[in-house]
Amino acid sequence: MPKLHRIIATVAEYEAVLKRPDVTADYKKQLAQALVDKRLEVALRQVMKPLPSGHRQPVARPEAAPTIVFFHVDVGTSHPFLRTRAEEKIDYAGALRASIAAAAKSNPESKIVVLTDATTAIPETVATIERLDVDRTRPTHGRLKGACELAKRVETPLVFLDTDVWLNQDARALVREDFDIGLTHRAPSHFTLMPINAGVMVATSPKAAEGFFGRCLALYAHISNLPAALQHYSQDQLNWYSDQLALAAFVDWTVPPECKQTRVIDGLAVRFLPNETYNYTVADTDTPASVAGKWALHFKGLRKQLMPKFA
Ligand SMILES: [Mn+2]
Repeated sequence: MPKLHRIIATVAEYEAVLKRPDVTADYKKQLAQALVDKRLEVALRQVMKPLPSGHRQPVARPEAAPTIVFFHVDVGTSHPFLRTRAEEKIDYAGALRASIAAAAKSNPESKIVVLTDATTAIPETVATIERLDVDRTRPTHGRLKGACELAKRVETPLVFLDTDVWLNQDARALVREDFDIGLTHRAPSHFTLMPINAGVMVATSPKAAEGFFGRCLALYAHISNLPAALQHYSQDQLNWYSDQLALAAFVDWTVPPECKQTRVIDGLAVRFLPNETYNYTVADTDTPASVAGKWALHFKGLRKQLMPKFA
């Protein structure tokens, strides 16, 4: 059975494929979930006007090594998104420590910053800790807000990473390339609703970062109050996913191969970076040799337990 998600364009087409007798039960299940996402995407697209493309606004491009930024707040193991017992056993502070060590090793000239709230305990590392007024029940809102605030205070390019992402290459080469914002997009057959993963985001200048995250915060506020989103998600889910919905709205749910590798959105040249290289989800079967060419490794969910194998 071919992977149809991405070539199915409309809700009616999904419904038609679901009725086909040759579609396996397993694939039907996948399609049914994709259809639920598609319905929300359609609803969101109706109310979210695409951002203007227009001309790229030239901004000063600093030469300095990028500042590498992690965001971490303690949401507690009772959080619905850490619901499985196995996930409760994950050592999040340990993962953060390992991710900082990886970034420090590959980017020795970069300053590393951990953004957090007033009270979260952050392990002692080479990173500078910046405490902000953010709401830990809305971690992904805090991340956008923190990114926006930090961008106003630095004079370097910025690389924003999840606490379970290992940056394995010198980031200076990428931030010298000709774009403003770099976003990592998923393989075409998955997650049409959230085509951008927030685990790796790049800004080649602080000015671009400020504009971009400011816009994402506005989109976040808008989306998290939309009836279509509130019907589809629980409040906890929205608190967790609204940033990726905001990123999706920012790019108008359109990523390569449906658009060029770099596209001007809201005056910013946005480079789409394939997850496969720039935000690679580590697999059980991977080895240090098999991931040697990856720009960054993402140890999503329980994959954090694989970290020691790659240290
Ligand atoms: Mn992650």
